[in-house]
Amino acid sequence: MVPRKPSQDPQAAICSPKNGLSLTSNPRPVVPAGERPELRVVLLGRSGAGRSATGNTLLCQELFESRLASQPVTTTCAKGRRDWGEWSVVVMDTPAIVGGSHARCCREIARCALLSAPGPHALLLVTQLGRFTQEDEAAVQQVWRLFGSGAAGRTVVVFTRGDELRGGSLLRYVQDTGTYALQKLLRDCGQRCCAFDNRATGKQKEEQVGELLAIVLEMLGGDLNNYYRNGLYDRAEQLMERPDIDFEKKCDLLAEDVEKQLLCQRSIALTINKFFCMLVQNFLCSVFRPLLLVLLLHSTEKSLGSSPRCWSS
Ligand SMILES: Nc1nc2c(ncn2[C@@H]2O[C@H](COP(=O)(O)OP(=O)(O)OP(=O)(O)O)[C@@H](O)[C@H]2O)c(=O)[nH]1
Ligand SMILES: [Mg+2]
Repeated sequence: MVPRKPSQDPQAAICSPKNGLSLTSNPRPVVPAGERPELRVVLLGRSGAGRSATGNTLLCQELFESRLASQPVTTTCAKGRRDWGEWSVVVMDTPAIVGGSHARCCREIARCALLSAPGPHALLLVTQLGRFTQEDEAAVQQVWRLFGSGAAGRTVVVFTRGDELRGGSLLRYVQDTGTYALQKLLRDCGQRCCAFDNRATGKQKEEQVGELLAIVLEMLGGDLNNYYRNGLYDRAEQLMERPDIDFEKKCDLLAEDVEKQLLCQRSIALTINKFFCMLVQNFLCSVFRPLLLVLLLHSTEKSLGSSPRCWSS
């Protein structure tokens, strides 16, 4: 597939309701003169879904370790790059962001943000065709928590083991057999998805890469200055501009921010939870208290009314 040229009107692209970012999101161009513009994608998802294999297909080389294992194979973020059309495609492989230790997760998210600064163009949520498990659901929730509410507008769902579709329509398959959670995910992501057969070779392999990158470019309106950013990426970019701090130290510093963000979100969620519990409690009290009083009065009246009859007999 021939990659499409970026749009001539970057502002129009940024204004597009599809990408959901404001006009002021990325005010400055990011391509140094003479260099190919970068197209940065981050692979996310549960362990074993096929993130590393998808990364290797995208890069057209076996850069990331990918194998069947009972334990997660990828334990730290890694980055690869290839030229594709007029762009330099940067692929970030990540360890699973659910299931491991909290501190390690924060550190890897920090590393991922630093390696994909000033911001990724697309988040690729990798899941296995026909197996959207609770672990996948937890991974999706964690991605939204970490990357923020605008992240769904920058996500493409990649289904691995695409060979098992046997030529059928992916969307049809998902609509007919997908769980409610998977269908909701696709709705949230504007139905952006594609199937990947990571065992494919030659022309077929390159065709699916072309298909995925075309979806990404369409999502961006062809404008590579329209990458995703949030508070985490702002801080990552600031740190990357500090040559006096070594990379591992930057990871430590940013990991502290990630931890604070998660803690803050947890305490907000707890407060909202408490508030709703209180509302429900008050509502139940206001409904049931008068009802209880009426019942009590009614039974008192009944017992008073029946007593004389009892005596007269
Ligand atoms: N048949 C088939 N197997 C696949 C495909 N994609 C991935 N796999 C296999 O799925 C297994 C897990 O793939 P990985 O790429 O290691 O998965 P991961 O998400 O990176 O997993 P961890 O790094 O361990 O968390 C490997 O045995 C892959 O060969 C695919 O499209 N088709
Ligand atoms: Mg892996």
